Amino acid sequence: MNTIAALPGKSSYYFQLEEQYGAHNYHPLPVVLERGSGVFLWDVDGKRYYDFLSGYSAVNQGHCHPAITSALIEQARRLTLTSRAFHNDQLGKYEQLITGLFGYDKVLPMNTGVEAVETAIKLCRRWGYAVKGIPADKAKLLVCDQNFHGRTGAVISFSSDPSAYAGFGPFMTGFEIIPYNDPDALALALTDKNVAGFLVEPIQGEAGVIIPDKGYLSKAKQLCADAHALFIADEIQTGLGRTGKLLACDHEAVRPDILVLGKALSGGTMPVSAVLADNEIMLTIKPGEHGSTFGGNPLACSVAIAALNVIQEENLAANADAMGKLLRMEIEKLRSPLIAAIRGKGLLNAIVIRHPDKEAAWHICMAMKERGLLAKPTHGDKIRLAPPLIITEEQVIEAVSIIGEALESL
Ligand code: IF1
Repeated sequence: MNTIAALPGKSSYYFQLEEQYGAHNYHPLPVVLERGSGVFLWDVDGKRYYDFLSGYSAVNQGHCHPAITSALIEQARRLTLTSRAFHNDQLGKYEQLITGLFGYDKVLPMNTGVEAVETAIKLCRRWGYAVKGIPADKAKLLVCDQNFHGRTGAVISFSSDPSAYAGFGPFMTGFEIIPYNDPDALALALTDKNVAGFLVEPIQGEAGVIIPDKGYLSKAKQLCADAHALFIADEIQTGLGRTGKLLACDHEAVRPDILVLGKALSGGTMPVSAVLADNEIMLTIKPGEHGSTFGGNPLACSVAIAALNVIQEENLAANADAMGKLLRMEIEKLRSPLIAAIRGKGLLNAIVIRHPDKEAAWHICMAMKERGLLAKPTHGDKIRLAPPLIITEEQVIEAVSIIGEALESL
C-alpha cells in the first residue's frame, strides 16, 4: 500500500520511504545526502555540510576520491568477481602491496570489519591448538570492557554493552572480559594457560574515544609475548592514518601478532577488510577451512591498492596528526562551558558534553547540522569529531566556528 505522501525530491519523502520500507535499526540524523566530495557532503536540497563522521572512519581519503573512484570504475568494467575457486590478476598484487606496507608475511582478505574480526578469532584459536598446544575447544580469548568489534553473534558474545547483546542469546563461549588500560588485569588473566590471545582496540572508538595510558599497548604486547599468547589489534577504525600514524599501534612501535584492518581500506567505496599475520599463524588455516564469496575479489583488491596508495602519497597520517592538534586547540579556545573534555589522537576525537539535558549532545548535533556540519553523538554525552584526513587548516578553522556557534545556540 503506497502511503508515501510527500513530493519526491524533498527530504521528508526519503524519510517516509525508509520509515515504511526499511528496518528501524538506526536512528539517523534527519538529513538526506546525495553527493560527497572530499570533506563535504550535500543533501537533496543542495545544502553543503562538513562531514565530521567520515562514515565512522571509512572515508579517511575523502568522499569519492578521484584515484579510488577511477580504480573502481576501470576494474568494474573489466572483472568484479571470480570467487577464490580461481586466481585473478589483482589479488596477488594487492597481497604483495599490503603485506609489504605493514610488514607481515601474509594477508587473509575479507569484506566487512566484523568478518575480519571473526577471522582473527578463528586464526587465534587455531594457532592456540596447533602451535601453543591448548586442549581442543579450550582456547580462551581476552577482550576489554566497553569493546566494540562488530555485531555478529560471536562478536556480541563478548560485548559489555547490553544494547549490543541483549535479546540475541545464546552466546558463543571462550571469551573473558578484562578492564581496558589495566596491565595488571591482563597479566593476571594471562596466567591461564588456555589463553590463546588478547583482542584490543588501540583506542576505543565507540566507547567515546578512550585513549589508554602511554605504554599500555607496549606493556600488553610484552605480557602476551611472555605468556605465549597473541596480541591482536583491531585497527579497523584507528588504522590507516586516522590517529596521526599509519597505525595507532605505531605510536608505541607495537607490532601486533595479528593486525585487523577495514573501513578506509577501500576509501569508503565498498566493504574491504583484511587480517595480517606471519606464516606461523596464518598457515595454521589450510585450504578450504575459511573464506567468503567476495573475499579478495578483483574489484576490492584494485580499489584497496588505490586507497592504500592515496594514504601514502598524500601523507594522510601526518596531516591527521597536525590537523588533529589544531582541531583540539581551536576547540579548547572556544572555552565552552558545555564541553567537559576534548580528547583524541590525530583526527579521531570526541568532545564530552556537560549539560543537565541528557539529549544535549543530540541537540548540539542538530544545531551543527543546521549550520553545515554533520557529526553524531556516541553513548549519549560524547560527540565524535572525525573528519576525512585530507581536511585543511582553513577548513578546520571554519568547522570549529560552526561547532562554537552550535554550542552557543544551546
Ligand atoms: C554500526 C560503532 C564505530 C569498529 C571496530 C570492528 C568494527 C567496527 C573498532 C566492525 C565498526 C562501525 C559499525 C557501525 C558504526 C561504527 C562504529 F559505533 F558501531 F562502534 F565506528 F565506532 N571494529 N564500527 O569500529 O566493522 O563490520 O561494521 O565493517 O554498527 O553502527 P564492520
